[in-house]
Amino acid sequence: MDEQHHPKGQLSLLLTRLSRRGFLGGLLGLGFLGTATTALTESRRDYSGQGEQVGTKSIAPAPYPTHQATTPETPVADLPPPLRVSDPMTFLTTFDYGRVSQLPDGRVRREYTVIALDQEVEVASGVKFPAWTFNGNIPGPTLRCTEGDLVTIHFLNESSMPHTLHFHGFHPANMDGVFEVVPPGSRFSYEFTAEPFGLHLYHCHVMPLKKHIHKGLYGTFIIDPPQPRPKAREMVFVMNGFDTDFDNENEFYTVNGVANFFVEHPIEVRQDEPLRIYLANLTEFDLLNSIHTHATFFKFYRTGTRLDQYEYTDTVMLCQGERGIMEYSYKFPGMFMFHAHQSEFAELGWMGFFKVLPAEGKA
Ligand SMILES: [Cu+2]
Repeated sequence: MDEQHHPKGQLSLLLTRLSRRGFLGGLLGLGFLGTATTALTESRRDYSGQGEQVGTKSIAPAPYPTHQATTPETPVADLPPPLRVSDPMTFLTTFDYGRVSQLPDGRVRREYTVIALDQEVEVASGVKFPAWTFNGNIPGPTLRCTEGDLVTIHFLNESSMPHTLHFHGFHPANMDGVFEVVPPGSRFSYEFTAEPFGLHLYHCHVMPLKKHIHKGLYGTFIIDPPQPRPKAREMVFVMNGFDTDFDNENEFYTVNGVANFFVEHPIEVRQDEPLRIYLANLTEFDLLNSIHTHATFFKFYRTGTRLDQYEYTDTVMLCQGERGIMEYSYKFPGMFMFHAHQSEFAELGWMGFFKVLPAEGKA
């Protein structure tokens, strides 16, 4: 066994590479951050395929120096515009399908741009949190593709700290987003074939992981099955928490980033309308999170990787990193609560309402 393949040899090699990268990244970052500007521009680009999205913005990336990337590297000016959402309601139904092209073999290629940014975000009414974000929001954009697509995620680190993108799913070791740390002011393009279908995650994987996650560096990654799921009104719920006084405990719990947002802004749906919720738990510090829906039951497809196996329930709990797909409809019109079934989480912000309007033609 040569030194590189011996576990201890690999570790020392890795540490050497990491410290070199850190040093180089620091140099690059120092020279670069002074000139990095993130211009926000209004965009009416439709990522959902279901009509125009209002409230989305794109970020014009700064001219990045080349540090690490797959070859051939796409010039920054030619990258697809990164999707940015401005509030939890817009986040709920905004999917980034990427820039689509066709490969010579007929397969679909999708390209996305994700930018790490240091940014203050509002996590509850009047409460600001000094976050690290993907594309300026917590959670990061919901990236979406179909099983078998070749996906390329262009990651630009405009934050002051080293970060990575670690995707759940199959991919080669050098696309795992663990060892290839991306220093401030650098970029890396992750590329792999999307599989298996289901609801997956991406998040930063730099140590200390607890900090990089709770600061906000995560999002969901939907791989649709080759045969699309039945038509439904689709939404994304990312359960999370915020430690606003940095004592390793959460002061607020939310779905999609702002405590009690969906209490103040109930989600309007129709009686009998088929609903599909992509539910993920990215809560740091607490072992579990949960969801309970009032006055209805849902089919719960754990991880979304099987179409023929589900649980029929009104309450599920998920460990950090677990996720699943809920399918259901409301039998009666009215205001119906949904919330964590841990009362403490619900009282600290993880609560909301569906406003169920009568079905068309019903009073
Ligand atoms: Cu990070």
